[in-house]
Amino acid sequence: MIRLFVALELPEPVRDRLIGLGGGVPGARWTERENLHLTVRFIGEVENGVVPDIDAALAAVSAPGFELVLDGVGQFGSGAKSRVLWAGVERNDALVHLNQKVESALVRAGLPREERRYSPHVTLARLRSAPAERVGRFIQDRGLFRAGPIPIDHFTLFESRTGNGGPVYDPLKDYPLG
Ligand code: 2AM
Repeated sequence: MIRLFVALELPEPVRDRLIGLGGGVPGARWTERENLHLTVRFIGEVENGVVPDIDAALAAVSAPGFELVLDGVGQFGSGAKSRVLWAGVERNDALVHLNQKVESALVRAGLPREERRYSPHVTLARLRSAPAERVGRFIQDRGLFRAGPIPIDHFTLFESRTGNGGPVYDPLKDYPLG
């Protein structure tokens, strides 16, 4: 089995800025610089034999390139375990269009449909036991964060592995947009 997701890579200077946002929240586990990305579509565990079908489906996706603007920070969830601190994405119809193209290509390739609504974000940290008050202050202090416009000319199929020090995301293949 192999664990996959489709995502946009972020340029080094943007990742630097996202890393620069970090700190000040006790109990937060920050995303490693090389792991910062914007998921287009989570795939999950599939049989290795299905990967060529997924590759063919993604290679057949035709969608225009676009520009991305990161905008603000926020959090998902309120339970102690599931909380995620993220950087948001300014409303972007081309990104939603790409998500829909990838979704229908993967469903045609035989994968189950994604039932959850697409909610574009860059995960900055997993919060675990972080005190709500400190998280709230972090979000307030960085509310004006913006990065971009970031030109996006491809999307990427990633493998997610569990390393000793946390997840490792390996880019397997790029697919051009435009
Ligand atoms: P997250 O950072 O908000 O958890 C690799 O795991 C990527 O796929 C992450 O960006 C993750 O988003 C996203 N993803 C979406 N749905 C997921 C799921 N059910 N399990 C794990 N990751 C998921």
